[in-house]
Amino acid sequence: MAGAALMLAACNESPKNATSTDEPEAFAEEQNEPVAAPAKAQTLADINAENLPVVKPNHVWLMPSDKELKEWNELNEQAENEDADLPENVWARYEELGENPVLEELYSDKCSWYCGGEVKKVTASSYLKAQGKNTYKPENAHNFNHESVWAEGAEGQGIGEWLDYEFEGKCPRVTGVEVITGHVKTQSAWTENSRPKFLKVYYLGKPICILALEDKRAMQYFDLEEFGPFGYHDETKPSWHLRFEILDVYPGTKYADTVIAELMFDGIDVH
Ligand SMILES: [Ca+2]
Repeated sequence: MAGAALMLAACNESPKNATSTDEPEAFAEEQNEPVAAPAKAQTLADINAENLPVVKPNHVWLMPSDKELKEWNELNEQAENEDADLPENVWARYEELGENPVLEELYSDKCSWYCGGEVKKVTASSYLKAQGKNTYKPENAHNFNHESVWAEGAEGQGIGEWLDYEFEGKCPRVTGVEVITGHVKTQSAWTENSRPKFLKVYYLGKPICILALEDKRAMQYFDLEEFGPFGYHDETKPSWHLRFEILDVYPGTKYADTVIAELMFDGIDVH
């Protein structure tokens, strides 16, 4: 039954198949920066002097429970073993858990923007230094692995810190983003670390809009305007960038560090 993978493969060459090998074994319960005195609460007007459009999520899909995640991770590991000969009821349970939209988006081979789309490079204004095996590099926010995260490395909650995604000119256009904020691997890690509340989106260096994130351990989908040149497969088009700047956060109960587990893309031109 090893061939009965979780999802029917549609586009095998999807870059989504390239899952990270940089999986942390334990979470950064001992992260660096303890919470300081609460900062003065900011209103949206305070941080949106340019009067940019404020975009709310179109969909919010909650993460599975810690118990379900643990079970799914164990089954996923078994399923990835080519010699696995799992009983039918185990496969059925694996598929059932994988029907959670978050797991499906992250780990299935279903058709998506990534069948043709690709991020060339992810950079950040800062990131937290590694602690043991756990890294907090910007590429962790785009490795289709909810357990590895980007954490900003600036003082305080990282207001003004950013993640930047570079796309080649031949890349299909982007029309949406999927964001998982916080240390979602466990409920406690998620609560203890800060999560972005507002992210300012820049296209080619120009501010476009503000994403208003809900404070949920979830994947949030935002429908956006079209970004990128209309040049799918066109090698002559210049590369382009989308940047996401932290404007405000939901403070963690224990640590100031602000965390994004994944920020992925949706779009057009591909199929
Ligand atoms: Ca990740």
